[in-house]
Order: sequence, then structure tokens, then C-alpha cells
Amino acid sequence: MIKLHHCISARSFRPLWLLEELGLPYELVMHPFPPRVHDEAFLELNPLGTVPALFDGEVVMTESAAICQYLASRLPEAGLEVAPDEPAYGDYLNFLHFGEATLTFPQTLVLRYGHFEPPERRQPQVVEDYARWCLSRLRTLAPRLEREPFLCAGRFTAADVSVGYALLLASHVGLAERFKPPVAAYWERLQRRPAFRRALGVEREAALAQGVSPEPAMEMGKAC
Ligand SMILES: N[C@@H](CCC(=O)N[C@@H](CS)C(=O)NCC(=O)O)C(=O)O
Repeated sequence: MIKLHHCISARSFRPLWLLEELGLPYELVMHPFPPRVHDEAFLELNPLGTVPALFDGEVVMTESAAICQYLASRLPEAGLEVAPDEPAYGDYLNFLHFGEATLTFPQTLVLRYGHFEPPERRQPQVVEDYARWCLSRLRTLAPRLEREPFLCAGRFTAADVSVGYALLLASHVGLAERFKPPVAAYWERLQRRPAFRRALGVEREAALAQGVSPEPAMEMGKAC
């Protein structure tokens, strides 16, 4: 069975949400954040110490966007991947990676230098520069989201999960009120999905059952 290592609200939420969308069976292993500090045994499984870490038989994966691509292709009949022979294949891959490489990474700088470093190491200029970086790139989605409910292929896909997680993180760092209306409406749509809501419930219940705090790391003063 697929085993997913996860911390509350971390990037491992992407595969968790997608597993719920797909209805695939999985085991969720919760860790306090960051696992490399609080759970040394985890380093033997994933020397990077990061989540997600996904194990599926002999397969081991640690990149959330790649895991989404992998999981969506496991169940093509669910329509959450875009196949290479569909016209939107390029858009699909682009948005799948845009969610992590372009939208999520700058937010980790906002978190770190705006909230979690001790006051003498905070960098307000870095925070504002990377918040703007993220918001200006998000704005590029607005014209498309005015026309279409989802990012590509005329349907919800794993690319929406990737970008959707970046919006979840943005809402944790206080950027959601700066979303353009089409992006805000898209974020509302994503949050209404039953699988998104289930994933939130599943991570909370698993955390409580496994003795891990159900509070998001960023709300406990730890960087993601
Ligand atoms: N590019 C990777 C980044 C993984 C990553 O940095 N995850 C964070 C959580 S959001 C983490 O585990 N940080 C803990 C650490 O760096 O020790 C992905 O998309 O999965």
C-alpha cells in the first residue's frame, strides 16, 4: 500500500489531497515539524528530512509535484492527469511545476524572514520582495481563471492540486487578501471540493491519533 509521510499543512498536503481525489488506499504517517529535528529515525527513510516522502513498493519519491504527476497517472480513468496526446499536456506539466517552483518557493522566504527568524535576523525587504514576486506571478493566472474554472484541459487536474497548495500556503502567510478576484474565486472553488475538505480532516485526525500537534507548522512559529 502507498505510504505517505506528512506534516500538517506542509507540501505533503498535495499528495494527500490528490490521494483523496483519486480514492486510492494509503497509509498516512504524521511527523512533527520539522521531522529532521523531531524525528531522527525519519532521516533513515528520507536523508533530506523533508516531507512529502512517498513509498509505493520499490518507489520512493520526495518531490510533491512529481508525486502528484505519478499518482494521477496511476489512475488515468479518474481524469486527474492530462495525457501526452491531449492538447493541454504542455499546460498541465507547466502548471504542475509552476505551483511548486514559482509559487511556493518564494513563500518559504516570506515565512522564514517575516515570521520565524529571531527579530535581529528578520528581513522586511526580503519579505515584501518575495510576497510581491509570488503575487505578481499569481496575477498571470487571472485572465485564464476568468474564462475557465480550472487551470487546463477544461477540468480539475493534478495541476490544480499543485497550485491549490500554493494558495493554501499563501492563505497561511496572510497573502490571500491580496489575491485578484478571479484567483480568490478559484481558491474558494478549490476549498469547496469534498476531497480537499476530507484531506484537512484526515490530517487532523491522523495527527491526533499519532500524538502529533494538529496545528499548522507556520502557526507554531516554524518555517515550512
Ligand atoms: N520541493 C520539495 C520541497 C519539500 C520541502 O522542503 N518540504 C518542507 C515542508 S513544506 C520540509 O519538509 N521542510 C523541512 C526541512 O527542510 O527540514 C517538494 O515540493 O516536495
